[in-house]
Amino acid sequence: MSAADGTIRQDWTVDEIAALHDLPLLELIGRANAVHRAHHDPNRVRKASLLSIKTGGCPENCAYCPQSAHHREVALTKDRLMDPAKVIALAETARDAGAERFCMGAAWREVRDGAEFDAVIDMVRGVRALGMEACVTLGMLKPHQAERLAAAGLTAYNHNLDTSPEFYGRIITTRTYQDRLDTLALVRSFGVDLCCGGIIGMGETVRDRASMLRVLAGMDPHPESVPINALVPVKGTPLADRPTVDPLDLVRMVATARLVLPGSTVRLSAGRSALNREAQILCLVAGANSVFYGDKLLTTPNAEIGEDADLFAAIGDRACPLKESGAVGQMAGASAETCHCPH
Ligand code: SAM
Ligand code: DTB
Ligand code: SF4
Repeated sequence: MSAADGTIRQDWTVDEIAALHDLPLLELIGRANAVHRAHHDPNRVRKASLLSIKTGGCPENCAYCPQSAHHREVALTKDRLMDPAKVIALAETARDAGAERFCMGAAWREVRDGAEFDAVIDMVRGVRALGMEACVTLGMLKPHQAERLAAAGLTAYNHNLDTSPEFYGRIITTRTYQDRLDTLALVRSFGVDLCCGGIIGMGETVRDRASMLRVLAGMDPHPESVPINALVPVKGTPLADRPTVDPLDLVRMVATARLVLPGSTVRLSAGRSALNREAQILCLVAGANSVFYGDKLLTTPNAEIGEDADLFAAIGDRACPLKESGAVGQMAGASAETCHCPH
């Protein structure tokens, strides 16, 4: 096996990545932590807040997703696109609670030109004007749409590969892996950062996990951020009965991602609310350096903000945006008195 010494490489093989994944756990975590410390501040956890700006009724058939119109048994209230002023107000609240990035998700297969896309452009501009990073996930794009998003100041576009090319057809049949890769290349061509990762716990093998990481690590440059989601099994979706992911499998996936994507922000994403504080800390030791922050993901609950305040206090999180933004005291469960970070 070649060394995973923190060199940025595009030529990883699936065998090499699978071998890293299957190292003895403590060896894997130790190596990943060394690479993590060489490339990132180990005491800093980036915080991104999520908002579903248009919920449900999506024509795609992603087996994991509660927002797919194909899964009629899911108990979900569909919502039209939100008003930009409301979105920007929620972004401001998230900023004041400590979020650095605001991620807006729409349950669309692709963007259509018109009033709704114009409104999304206004949202991006508004979020940037708050001094936050702005990310959107809107499905497939055409070149002129990517260009407009870039011109509005979009920081990053989230578009996940979700799983390996080999397993993809078991999860989604209404689009191809190549469709995803094409949109990613398009976004990148306009200078917007990529946020691109996947989900574990959908019935894929370890080799599938390694294969997805190989695709991500083959990109030049690597995606700037890589969300690692553990499946949130939602009643009414085809994956509702999947067993919950073993937290140590998530640790292994995070550590392997860190080894093959040394410079990327690895985000511990969906599924975090099922982890206790110590399992989350193990993921942070293994190389995760970002979380979704706020009580809700898109449609499902996230780790609670009060519990996160405890987590950040316990680790002495370096970037206490509460203090940086001058917003200490405005967030439930955190105040100048209860915030124990060193700043
Ligand atoms: N429609 C857009 C798209 O597919 O790119 C954006 C929204 S989609 C909800 C964003 C990502 O959320 C998916 O690619 C998937 O990785 C993740 N996701 C959705 N449902 C999930 C679930 N139940 N558990 C874990 N991750 C999930
Ligand atoms: C990502 O990788 N995970 C986030 C974000 N990117 C858009 C979404 C997770 C969604 C979990 C299921 C839900 O809340 O609907
Ligand atoms: Fe639609 Fe995205 Fe959900 Fe797939 S993951 S059904 S594209 S909202």
